[in-house]
Amino acid sequence: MLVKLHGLASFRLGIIESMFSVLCAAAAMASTPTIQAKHLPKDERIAWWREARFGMFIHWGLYAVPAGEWNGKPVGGIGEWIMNRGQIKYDDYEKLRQDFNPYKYDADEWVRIAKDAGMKYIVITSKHHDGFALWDSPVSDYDVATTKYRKDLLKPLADACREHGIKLGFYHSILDWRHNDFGTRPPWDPRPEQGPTNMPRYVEFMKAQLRELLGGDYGDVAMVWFDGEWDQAWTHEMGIDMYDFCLDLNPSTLVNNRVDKGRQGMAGMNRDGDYRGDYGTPEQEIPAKGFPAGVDWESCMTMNDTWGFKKNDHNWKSADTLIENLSDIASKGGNFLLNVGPTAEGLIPAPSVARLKTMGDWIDVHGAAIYGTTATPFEFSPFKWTKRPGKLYLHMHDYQGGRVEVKGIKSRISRVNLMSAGGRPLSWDQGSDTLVFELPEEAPNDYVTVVSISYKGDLNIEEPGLVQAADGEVDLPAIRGTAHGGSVKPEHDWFGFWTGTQDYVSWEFDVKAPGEFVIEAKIAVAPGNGGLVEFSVGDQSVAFTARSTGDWREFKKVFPGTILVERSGKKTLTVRAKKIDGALMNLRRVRLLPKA
Ligand code: H79
Repeated sequence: MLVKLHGLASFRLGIIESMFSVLCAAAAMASTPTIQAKHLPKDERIAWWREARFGMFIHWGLYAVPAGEWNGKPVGGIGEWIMNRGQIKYDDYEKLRQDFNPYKYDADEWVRIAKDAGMKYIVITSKHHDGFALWDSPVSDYDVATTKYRKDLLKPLADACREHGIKLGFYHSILDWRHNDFGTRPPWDPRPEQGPTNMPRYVEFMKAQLRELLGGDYGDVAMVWFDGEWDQAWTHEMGIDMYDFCLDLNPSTLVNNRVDKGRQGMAGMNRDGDYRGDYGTPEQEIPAKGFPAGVDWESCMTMNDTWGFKKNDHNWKSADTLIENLSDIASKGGNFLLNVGPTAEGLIPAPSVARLKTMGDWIDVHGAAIYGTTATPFEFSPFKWTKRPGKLYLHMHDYQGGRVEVKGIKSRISRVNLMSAGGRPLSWDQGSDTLVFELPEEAPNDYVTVVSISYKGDLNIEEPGLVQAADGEVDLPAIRGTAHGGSVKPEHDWFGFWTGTQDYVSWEFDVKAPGEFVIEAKIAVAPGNGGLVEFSVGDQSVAFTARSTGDWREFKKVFPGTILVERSGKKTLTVRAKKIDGALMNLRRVRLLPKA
């Protein structure tokens, strides 16, 4: 291994960086521009990314050769982690280079596949945790130049991306299971004979490689997507320094939040505090709700259960699910980075190509409801929505023909059209509070159906409060209630984490037909938990004991009792903890059913 240290250059940068790092106290993922005179403001750097919405992740490396098997036996877990999961020593793993020969690799074809799918950017693993580099790296001999194939894999991709107008970024692992200097050694291969680790020297090595990647040969690198930052060898200070270093190399690049130590688990967003990174990175999940406007995030996800190719992973998500994910993520204001794991021959697996083709066909028709849109303006709508000035897009995930009612649009509507079926206009009517339109009985297209609603002037949404239905029933779902106290809070569509005896939840609603009501609640309680609960409206209350339903996700209807609501008008229902064993309950909804 060659380690060329760029001593002088980094010394000079070191002084400038330490001057600036004092100034750079800015919320990394909010839209507030960072106070970094020498770098382009984040809003400028990230503008294209906020429009793009959809990108391709490519996990490719030596792990594509074993493809999930070692010595003829399957190794569990994600394919690119085989070195770890299979406890494979470097001396054995590195021999995979002899068999790494992606002679079918056609970068132009890959970029076409991404582009035809409607993707606007590509992020490829320049180096994953195994330490192997996909380009001919002058500071390392653990790279593609030492494989059977020998040729740089990133350059043709960079060229094809430039030709097709697709942005290219690099996934670059901080964690390195192979480098002798990395601050922690793989426990299955501690290599004491190599002497002590040397993290400062490893950081110099990382910087040297990043200089090669961002320094010119690969054009204007769109982002550096760090990962493996959780390792204890990586510190917050190193994160700050690395973020600044990348922007020094390319003032217009983006850097994800995994450069720093702020990420909270797979949910991917930063905890409170001053952490570097231009966007959050939920992994294999879509946040239940979005985030406030100005928070940038990107959900990365696999199509089967692995990132790096595994020959026996056939657990593919359907095209339907993938299109719904894209629509769901857009409706919450995020980007979708969807993974492919090419084979060691250099092919994107056929099931991936087929799904991407289907997504592309859908996006050809529905792109305006995705690209450059912002998150739903509704809090309680049963539909997914995106918007842009003058347009609201209603995304229907479970198609139901016939009459559709949308409550709360105050802006004056001018047109209602399907996006599919040639943009067929729908018959519609707008009342003071409700828009009604008529959908064809048969779904007009496969997968998500989108209705485009045009309005005049500014967008004005006022979602109606909770009111008693015509049949007298009052429906109070958790998503429309408020949590009070310290512990209890919303989780998916219920209240959970309810451990504080002072804690309660409440709903405000309007009653037109007073009387006696049967209380119905939907709760889930795991064995060994539960407690005493009080339901009240005004000065009337009912006591109830919450007992195990079998599991925290096993929701059951319970009927705590009846309650009298004497007068019409604004009411508040509270559900209060009185006594708790462990945690009280998950509460999904309360209904008041008029007593016959
Ligand atoms: O490159 C792909 C995976 O190989 C890599 N990230 C995607 C994009 C990945 N590495 N690890 N994992 C996925 C799962 C690791 C999770 C954990 Fe953790 C790391 C558990 C504890 C440390 C992340 C950080 C969750 C909690 C802290």
